[in-house]
Amino acid sequence: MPDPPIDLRSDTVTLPSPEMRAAIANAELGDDVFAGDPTVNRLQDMAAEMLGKEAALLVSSGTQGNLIAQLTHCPRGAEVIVGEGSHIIEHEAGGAWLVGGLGLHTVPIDSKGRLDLGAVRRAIRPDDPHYPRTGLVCVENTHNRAGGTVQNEEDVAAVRDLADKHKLPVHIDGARIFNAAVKLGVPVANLAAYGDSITFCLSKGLGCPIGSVLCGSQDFINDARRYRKVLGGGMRQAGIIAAAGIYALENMVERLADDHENAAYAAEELAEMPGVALSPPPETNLLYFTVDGWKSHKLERKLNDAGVLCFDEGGRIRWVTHYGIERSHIDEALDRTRAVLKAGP
Ligand code: TLP
Repeated sequence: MPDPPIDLRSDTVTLPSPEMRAAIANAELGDDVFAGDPTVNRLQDMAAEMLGKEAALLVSSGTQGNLIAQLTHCPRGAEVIVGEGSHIIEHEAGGAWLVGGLGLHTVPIDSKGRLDLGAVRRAIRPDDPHYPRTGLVCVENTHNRAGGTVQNEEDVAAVRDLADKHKLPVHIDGARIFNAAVKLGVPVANLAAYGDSITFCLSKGLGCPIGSVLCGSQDFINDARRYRKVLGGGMRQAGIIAAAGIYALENMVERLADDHENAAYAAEELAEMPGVALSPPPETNLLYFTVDGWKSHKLERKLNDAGVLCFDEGGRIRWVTHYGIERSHIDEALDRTRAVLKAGP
């Protein structure tokens, strides 16, 4: 494999910058299980304010945040309405079923990852003892599998409206909500406003080594704290993690636009290569494509061998741009890709 490989597998592979490492090294610490870590408390206050919620909770991952949200919103045996292909159903190891005794009721999404509202309406169970209770509606923004697509305020407001009619809470899997906000040029709170709760990830484009934050009302977060403990997510001197998060919220949000530009540039160049179809053209930092005459798993292997690290995601190749990937890396990845495609399957 050519050295160094260009790692486009995910924005989760980002490494902390020297400044972020310094913030980690200098973090003031306490015991967060006793709510006594000043750095965690500061991160949580900051996140709650930015997202426009009363309170926030540092959790170990997006997966943990989404599961805690489902457990907190829903009684055991309830159903959670999620879009087909959502991260919650595809990539979270069935936690809702396994741990929560919850059912996941899928509804179709459109090309933007927006829930089909008619299908949501039909999925909401009548109040009848024959049926499970419907407990929650989940939105994913940006939507990973749909292509890092962005849902705007109107899109999310429409889900909120429908949920309100049925007195249902809405959870936003906002693992990459800052990408959506930067893309739309709106405060992140505008997008979070339509969820009762929202999870966002520190460990993706924001460049932190670990962590996500779950935000919601004070009562919700009080309950969520108990579920975090149940899941083994009560951490002690977690200010080590939170310090990176504070640094990221102060310094790493605006730069997400660079990742979007790099993805758009890569897409334009890829689209010039014979047989390449963008699937779809990228809106943020996730870029999916197929190539005529290639099986995606084979292309994944050849690209990896050529030093372009990426994944085959359900029949498409996914590239993710992120902190640490500059335009020159994209150019190199494109050159290596051209060579692979020229050599043929
Ligand atoms: N997504 C990862 C993989 O799990 C697929 C990635 O590389 O994209 N919600 C969304 C929309 C996500 O994309 C992810 C991570 C999560 C939640 C979970 O976050 P973590 O990995 O912190 O549990």
